[in-house]
Amino acid sequence: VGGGGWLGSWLPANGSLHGAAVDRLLAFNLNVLFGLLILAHLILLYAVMRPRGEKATGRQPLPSAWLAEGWTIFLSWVLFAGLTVSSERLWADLRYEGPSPGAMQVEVTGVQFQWYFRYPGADARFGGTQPRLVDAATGNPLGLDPEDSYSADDIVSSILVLPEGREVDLRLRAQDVIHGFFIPGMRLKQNAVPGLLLHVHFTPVRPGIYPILCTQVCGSGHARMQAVLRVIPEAEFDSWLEARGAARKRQVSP
Ligand SMILES: [Cu+2]
Repeated sequence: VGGGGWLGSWLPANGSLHGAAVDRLLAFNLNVLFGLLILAHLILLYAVMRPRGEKATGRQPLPSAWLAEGWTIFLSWVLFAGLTVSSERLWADLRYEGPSPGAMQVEVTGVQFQWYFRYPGADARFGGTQPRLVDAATGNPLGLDPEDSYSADDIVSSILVLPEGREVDLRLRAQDVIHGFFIPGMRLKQNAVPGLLLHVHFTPVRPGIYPILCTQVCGSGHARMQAVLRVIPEAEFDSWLEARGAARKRQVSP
């Protein structure tokens, strides 16, 4: 699944479909920059050690400023334009193009200092929420509206469980301040912003456990705002969802 070459052993193992392309781009960028660093130092060394002229006045005449600087500026412009275009294409696949119609919907909510994940349940539709109903102490951290029939089968979890090989469309929300949703192992990072509903989609392809972090300093508990993504085979996921759904039903109508 990796694609970073020498960089691969430095990064957390990649578990997503698009991740190999991200790693390749990252490694390519670093290779290019390392090459430029070496080149710049060679030029610097040459400038210091270049042969002096025989005349007593000293150095040989310098090449014109246009020759010395113009072509390097032009070449760097071509290089950085090329890097921008290739990374933009990768970015567009994840952000500008929508998910496939069969993508699974999961809502992610960032709250000081916790991530919540909501699955729409059997009706495949998220129920309404009300800010005034938000109350983590009574088991309703997202403020699910019991009046809304769509919310009756919604499942709220503090870990993100996803089936292997199926595209997921995440809907990111925040209740209080800006949080940064980051799954290093999925090469996925997106801010959750209060008042906005932001989509990002990806496909996990390797079963395993992946840490989820918050990358925006969101308050005193920021450092412990962590969660876990579990990627499991589809059949196992179906039974997990079913078990959570049954538990939810008991909770709604005892
Ligand atoms: Cu946070």
